[in-house]
Amino acid sequence: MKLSPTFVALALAAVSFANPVSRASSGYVQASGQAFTLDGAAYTVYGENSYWVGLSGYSTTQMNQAFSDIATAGGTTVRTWGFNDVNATVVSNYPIYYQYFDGANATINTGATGLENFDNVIAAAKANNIKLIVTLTNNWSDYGGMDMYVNSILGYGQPHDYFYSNSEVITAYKNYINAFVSRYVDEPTIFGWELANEPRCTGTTSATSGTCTTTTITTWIEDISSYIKSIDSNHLVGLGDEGWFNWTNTTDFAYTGSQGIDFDANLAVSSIDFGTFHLYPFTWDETTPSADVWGQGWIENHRGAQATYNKPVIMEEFGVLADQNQTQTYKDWYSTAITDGLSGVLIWQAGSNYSSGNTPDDGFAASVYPGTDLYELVQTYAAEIKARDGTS
Ligand SMILES: *[C@@H]1O[C@H](CO)[C@@H](O)[C@H](O)[C@H]1NC(C)=O
Ligand SMILES: *[C@@H]1O[C@H](CO)[C@@H](O)[C@H](O)[C@H]1NC(C)=O
Ligand SMILES: *[C@@H]1O[C@H](CO)[C@@H](O)[C@H](O)[C@H]1NC(C)=O
Ligand SMILES: *[C@@H]1O[C@H](CO)[C@@H](O)[C@H](O)[C@H]1NC(C)=O
Ligand SMILES: *[C@@H]1O[C@H](CO)[C@@H](O)[C@H](O)[C@H]1NC(C)=O
Ligand SMILES: *[C@@H]1O[C@H](CO)[C@@H](O)[C@H](O)[C@H]1NC(C)=O
Ligand SMILES: CC(=O)N[C@H]1CO[C@H](CO)[C@@H](O)[C@@H]1O
Repeated sequence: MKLSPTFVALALAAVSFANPVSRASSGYVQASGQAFTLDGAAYTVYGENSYWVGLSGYSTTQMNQAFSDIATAGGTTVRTWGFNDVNATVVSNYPIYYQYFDGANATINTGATGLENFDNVIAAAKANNIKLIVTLTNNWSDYGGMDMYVNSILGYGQPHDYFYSNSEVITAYKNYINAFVSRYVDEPTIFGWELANEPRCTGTTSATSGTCTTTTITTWIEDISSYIKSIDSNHLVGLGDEGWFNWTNTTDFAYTGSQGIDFDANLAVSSIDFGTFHLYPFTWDETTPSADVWGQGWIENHRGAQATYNKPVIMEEFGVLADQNQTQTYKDWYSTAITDGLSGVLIWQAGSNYSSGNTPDDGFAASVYPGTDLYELVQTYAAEIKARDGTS
């Protein structure tokens, strides 16, 4: 269906004036203090990222295999992309896309190459007893994301951070959220929504206004997260960020708010239900005294914020390469997270061996392909965290 601006305005008005519908809370994961629960029992958040499962044109059989491989490794929860924003130039590069920009005019693709395909992702996850964390846009230019909104609506080369402050761009993003989230309000396979993958003041290009601070993004988080809550009271909402702190007692890059993220301020936002952080010490040049040890401190400090704000926090992406002491580092990070009581852990990234070839590996970390030592390691810590939570 093609949405005219008038139709969208009327639809949004209808949403905001409707009485909130009272919904049964059964079947939806909830946050309770620092833990997650499902129907009154503990729910363990453990699993993998699979950005590719819905975006590669895979068959429903292949999607089912992807989730089955994750479930066999002990996964309960998978993080995936709920976006691919295209325009006339790039649309032919993708078998699946959810939003099409014709200049500033954005149309949601609800057909077989669009949201009907995401319906299939949900069905495959459900068949394997997996819940989905769905991220709704990207800081980076992969699959469109923030720069596709800014460039299409405001013109090419405009600052990346106008995504957080320009009212036309914010309205366009809310229109997308409304179409996507409304479709799945009553779907218990959705664990929760994330506002963006790795939001920062800067994106893939260097275009920036120079005025973006942590306050810019925290204000945007308040607006967008409460907007999601206004259309969907069933599901949790998180940010999807790398977890940068804005502390004053250290000069370590990850703790100085320099990317526009203040983990403490963002976790304090009332419409944010859980915190998220990532861990890539080599990409971030954080290798003192070693990537492994620096990462343990990163985990412990987020665990500290989890206690301070009494909300669950998930390490939802992490990775080092096979030749970077991977096995020891992963053992140390999983152990630290589980022993210290971090609420949840998801590795980057899932992998499956299809007869047509292996699933994508973007080179940020080794994929967790079945039949590998890494797959067994993921399985081992699944048992540990479930024993910790009493959910085995
Ligand atoms: C579509 O987006 C790409 C990537 O940002 C850009 O290079 C291209 O100029 C855009 N095309 C149109 C028609 O806007
Ligand atoms: C937006 O695009 C849709 C679908 O192509 C079209 O029907 C509509 O007329 C366009 N609206 C404007 C304002 O250009
Ligand atoms: C970090 O927080 C302080 C307020 O405590 C604020 O003044 C400063 O702008 C923030 N840093 C950045 C880079 O946004
Ligand atoms: C630095 O500041 C943060 C935030 O206030 C605090 O949690 C942490 O304990 C402090 N670290 C040191 C070494 O004082
Ligand atoms: C791996 O660990 C060893 C021993 O701690 C260390 O000397 C080496 O630098 C590490 N390698 C990498 C790539 O971090
Ligand atoms: C899947 O692919 C990986 C990477 O090539 C390989 O190491 C592994 O043995 C494969 N697993 C199976 C079950 O074929
Ligand atoms: C700065 C940075 O890390 N950018 C990367 C973000 O992730 C995408 C992959 O999804 C990379 O292509 C970017 O280089």
